[in-house]
Amino acid sequence: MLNRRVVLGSLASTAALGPMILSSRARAAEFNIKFGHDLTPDHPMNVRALEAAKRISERSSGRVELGVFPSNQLGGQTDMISQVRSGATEFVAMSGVILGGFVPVAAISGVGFAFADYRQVWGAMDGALGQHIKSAIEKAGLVAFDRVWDNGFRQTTAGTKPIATPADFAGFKVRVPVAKLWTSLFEALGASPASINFNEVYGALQTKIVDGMENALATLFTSRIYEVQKYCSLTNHMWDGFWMIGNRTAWQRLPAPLQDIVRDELTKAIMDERADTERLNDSLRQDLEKKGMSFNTTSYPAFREALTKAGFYSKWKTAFGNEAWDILEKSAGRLS
Ligand code: X2X
Repeated sequence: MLNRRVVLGSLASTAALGPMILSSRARAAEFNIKFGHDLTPDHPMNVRALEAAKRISERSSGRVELGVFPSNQLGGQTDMISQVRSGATEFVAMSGVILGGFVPVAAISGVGFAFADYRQVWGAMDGALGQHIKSAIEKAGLVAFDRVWDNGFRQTTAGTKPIATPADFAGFKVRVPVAKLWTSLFEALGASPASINFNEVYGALQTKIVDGMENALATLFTSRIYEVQKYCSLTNHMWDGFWMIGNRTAWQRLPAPLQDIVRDELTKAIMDERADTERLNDSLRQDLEKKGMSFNTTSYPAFREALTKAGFYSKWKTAFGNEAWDILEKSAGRLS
């Protein structure tokens, strides 16, 4: 098991070499696959994807090259969804909640306070709920792998004051990703959410366009959000993960044995990344405190009660439908 120092140290060194190694091979490859995402080069998702790219090239004898493009190099989140739908990009990693703008039920995994721990998360996402969402993604004309990358349980950051109770959210200008469910969750808590693509978040916090944001600790750390935020309130208000989404035409161009190599190696990368990210999210509090952030815990029943009173769960049960909601509650317990 890698400890935090080893994980962060190895992540950074591997990430720096990725693009240089692949460019010469890409010219010789029969199949070039671009994979775009919005996390930084040293986030476990990027580092594990680069390792998979190397294994794919080796196992395919150079026939397939996976080019990994972190930090929104290919475009913002909403742009990348358009690119994978058009085929301009072959694969993207995308939060199911953001994907919900195109595949509505994909957002169900982001229902506030649904999952209490990773046992519930993976019981749902590697089980019936994940399969239900995957089939909806495929009905929408895209390819999705069975396993999703982990972003983690999301915490709330602020520049001016900590969030301790639901009342602290009153009027709080919080950045959320471009997704109806994210906006709905924070409106139900009394906040004033602003939908901003991730590549614009650091600047929005720095110029005080918004007071705060919310994300998993590994993302807060690798994206250096601690430089522009003072408080981190452990709200655990949502789990979030990234689907590995592919353009179907591009995928079908790959002969089946090469599809198997790409799917197997990226699935291994996803499982490795889950272990890295969980360990980082569990251990980064002390690193973020050393960077100057002040942490506080919160009482989740109060927030869940506030969402219930605001009608959040009944609204989204209607939106997602009874079938999907029942599948969610089988893993998460009764929500509404
Ligand atoms: O935009 C975010 O906050 C991020 C990077 O966590 C997602 O992709 C959902």
